[in-house]
Amino acid sequence: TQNHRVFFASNSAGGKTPPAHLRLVMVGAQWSAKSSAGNTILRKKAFRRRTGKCVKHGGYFGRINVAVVETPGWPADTMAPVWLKEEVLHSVSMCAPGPHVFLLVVPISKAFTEEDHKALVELLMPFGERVWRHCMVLFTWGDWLNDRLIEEHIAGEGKSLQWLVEKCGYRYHVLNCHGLSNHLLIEELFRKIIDMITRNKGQCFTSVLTEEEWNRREQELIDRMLRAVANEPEEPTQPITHIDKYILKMQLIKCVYLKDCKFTVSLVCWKSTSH
Ligand SMILES: Nc1nc2c(ncn2[C@@H]2O[C@H](COP(=O)(O)OP(=O)(O)OP(=O)(O)O)[C@@H](O)[C@H]2O)c(=O)[nH]1
Ligand SMILES: [Mg+2]
Repeated sequence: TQNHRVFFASNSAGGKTPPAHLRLVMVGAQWSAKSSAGNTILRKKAFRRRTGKCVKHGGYFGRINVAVVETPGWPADTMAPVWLKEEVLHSVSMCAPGPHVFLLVVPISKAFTEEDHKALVELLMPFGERVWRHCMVLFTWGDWLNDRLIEEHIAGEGKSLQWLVEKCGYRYHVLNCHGLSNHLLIEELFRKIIDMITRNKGQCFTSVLTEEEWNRREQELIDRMLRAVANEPEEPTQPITHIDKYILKMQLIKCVYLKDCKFTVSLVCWKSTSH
């Protein structure tokens, strides 16, 4: 269309070549307008009723092949259930090698509560800190802004939303899924997404642990072990996962190798109290 031609012309002029493929994952509460946003982005009625599973649809924005995955929403005022965490993890493998952007869908019509904040953090935590580089807040129900600026809405909302916007590096966009002037909003959204991908050096998010994330988890485990040894608890404070066990094994090998007897003994003590 004419709009797309203008979009590509202005992007080439700005030196940013649009990627050939774009993979987006939408995460948000139930009824936050994820499907509506997905349909607005793809400009077709692809997403329909809630399924309880991730749903993927594709389309084109000009020459860009766009894939959108909608994850199931969390119910209002509750913590994210385990099955939902697994579904969100699954969303990444549904758009291999990984999504370029996680669109965190927040409707303007409702408050973003402390519970929403906790649910979202719980869902994204398994991906590690670096996931936030790929996150953007997508405000839906844009018609509810009326004459206000989105910045006024953010300022007027509580700390949870402000925290989220800051955590996303102040990347946000407003969509009105019921409006008529959507092509401009969609074009602007793609511009922001391409800008974000450029900043991320074209890389998408992959869930393979980076060295940095591996070190962070290892350090966290060592701290937990040391605390456990210091307090000599009957039971470890948190259940030990298979990844913890693997890190522990690696740590033990490292300690023995370095002949750090004191630390090795501490670990063995901790291990013997953690069964
Ligand atoms: N006023 C207004 N209503 C909207 C907008 N976008 C979506 N809605 C309405 O919000 C409701 C929920 O939209 P959905 O897109 O189904 O939300 P969802 O997050 O996919 O919902 P679940 O998948 O069931 O969790 C529907 O009744 C939509 O018509 C918008 O921009 N403005
Ligand atoms: Mg939906």
